[in-house]
Amino acid sequence: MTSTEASRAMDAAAELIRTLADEGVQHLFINPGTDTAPVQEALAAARKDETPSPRAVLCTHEFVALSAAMGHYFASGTPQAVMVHVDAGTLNLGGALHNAQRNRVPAVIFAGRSPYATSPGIPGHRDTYIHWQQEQLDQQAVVRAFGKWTMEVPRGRDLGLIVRRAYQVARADPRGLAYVMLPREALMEPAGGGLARRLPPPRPAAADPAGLAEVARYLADADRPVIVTSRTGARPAAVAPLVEVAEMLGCPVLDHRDRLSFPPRHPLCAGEAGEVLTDADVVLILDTEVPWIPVQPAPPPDATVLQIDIDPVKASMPTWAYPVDLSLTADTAVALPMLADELRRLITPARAERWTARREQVTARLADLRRSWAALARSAEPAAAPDVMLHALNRVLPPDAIVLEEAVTNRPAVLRQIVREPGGYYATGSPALGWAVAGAMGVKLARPRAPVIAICGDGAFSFSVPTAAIWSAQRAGAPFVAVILNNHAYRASKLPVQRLYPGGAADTEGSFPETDLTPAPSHVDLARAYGGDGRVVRSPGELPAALEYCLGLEADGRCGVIDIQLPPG
Ligand SMILES: Cc1ncc(C[n+]2csc(CCOP(=O)(O)OP(=O)(O)O)c2C)c(N)n1
Ligand SMILES: [Mg+2]
Repeated sequence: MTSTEASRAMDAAAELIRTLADEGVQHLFINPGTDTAPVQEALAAARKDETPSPRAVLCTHEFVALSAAMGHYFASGTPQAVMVHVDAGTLNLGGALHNAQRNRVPAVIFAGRSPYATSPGIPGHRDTYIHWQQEQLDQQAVVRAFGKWTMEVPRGRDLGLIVRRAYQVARADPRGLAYVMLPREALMEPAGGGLARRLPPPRPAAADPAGLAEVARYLADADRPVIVTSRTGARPAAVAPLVEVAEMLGCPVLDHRDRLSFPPRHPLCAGEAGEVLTDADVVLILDTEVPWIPVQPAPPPDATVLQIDIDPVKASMPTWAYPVDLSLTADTAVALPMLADELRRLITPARAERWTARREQVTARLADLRRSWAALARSAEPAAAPDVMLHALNRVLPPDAIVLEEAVTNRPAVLRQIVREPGGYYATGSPALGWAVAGAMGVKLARPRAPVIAICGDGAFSFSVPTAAIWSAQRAGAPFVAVILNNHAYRASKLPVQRLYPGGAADTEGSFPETDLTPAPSHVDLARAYGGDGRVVRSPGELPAALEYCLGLEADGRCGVIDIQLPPG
């Protein structure tokens, strides 16, 4: 058969597989149903014929599938594909839709749709009672609030173009989810005849030059500038120019660290210490969804607030109303080197002297802060136990380990004690909880040689559907280590009761309804039941051996759980 004949003979499902491969999609995170038969057949044919196809990864829960696609994108920068079963599988994506939306993850989700036809003459027609039950008036509505774009493939011949378009829309800034519904008959119809043309997304946006020059002037003449970031490290290459800008100006950098955006032990890194904002006269916000919380340390009302962000207005957050004076739409990986150039042009002897003097002052102020973090790591106070444990963990983490973080109320301790390089740390900042453990497989698939460590609360661990996360990861040869900061509680759900009702019934009785997670489950036994194993850790001295054991499991293709016992939350 000639290649033209082969492509003419291709059905739409085969074209889907070929198109995904051609888009550079490496993994199809899939949970199959009656609707996916043509895709399963196409995958089998591609394996048999050794034609290009993404690797299918079975995920036994859809939350895990989308979380893994998200983790993969964080680590690889390339959009992946997810395939779920009709309305039911779409609903099971659950909170992962929210996490992917808030992190602008350009994945494409494919979902079956009940067949339309009942006639036996039409391939793929309805043949089970469930095909009536699973038909919804508006299946796409489930994802519409969270995705950028939804579409149904009406006929096989249209599939190629629609898939190309889905990836183009998903990858265009600001990025996001696309959702494509695939009726079974359409998948079994002939394809369009040859792969549809690629539709490349636009190149990253550069900042308006006049606006950038203005930002540079504000910063150059500021007395107490502060930079706030959270996701600049999503493009690790953007970190070096950010460091350069901060060093030139002698300016503290607050890193909320959804990705690691500023080296945590750099003398100008303020971690999450919002106090540096309270006397700022110029604040530059970079790639940050929540730069500060108004009732906590915040800039004075007369501070000049500047912003560079790929999505500065954040229309999907209805009341995002930070007092920004000058805002630029740009990819900071493009804009920051240009900002550094602008600042260099503005150097005068007087400015250089001021910037240098400030660098020394700020460095001294932040050194005190860092000493307080180190003191916490040595403290015997029960409240410091998370810092002590995390400090001990940080000492034994392999240099190339990648951390996924979902530590909830222990997040500040993670930020103080866990030190990674750009590209070695991911959080979502948007916890529909469960992402870290569910997403770890995706990171491991993207970076197979790096140990992958998910640090999470005991509540977050349960939300991850750990049975599916562990089993699916091991089956895919992408194991990880979960480190559970186990305070036997939903502490985050207890603290607001205490804060909002001091002296109230819950507070005086010391009883916070439905926040304690006792009797405690055995997380290690759970991992064991699914082929993994682990260790319970009660003191920091036990951590090195526990980590070594779990990294050994990981090297053997098994997941490890380290269940760190903390004082009750
Ligand atoms: C899917 C989902 N359900 C519920 C919540 C509400 N919630 C926020 S934090 C939290 C408790 C988390 O407990 P844990 O992971 O143990 O962390 P801790 O609060 O103890 O530090 C809950 C239930 C959520 N964020 N996401
Ligand atoms: Mg907890």
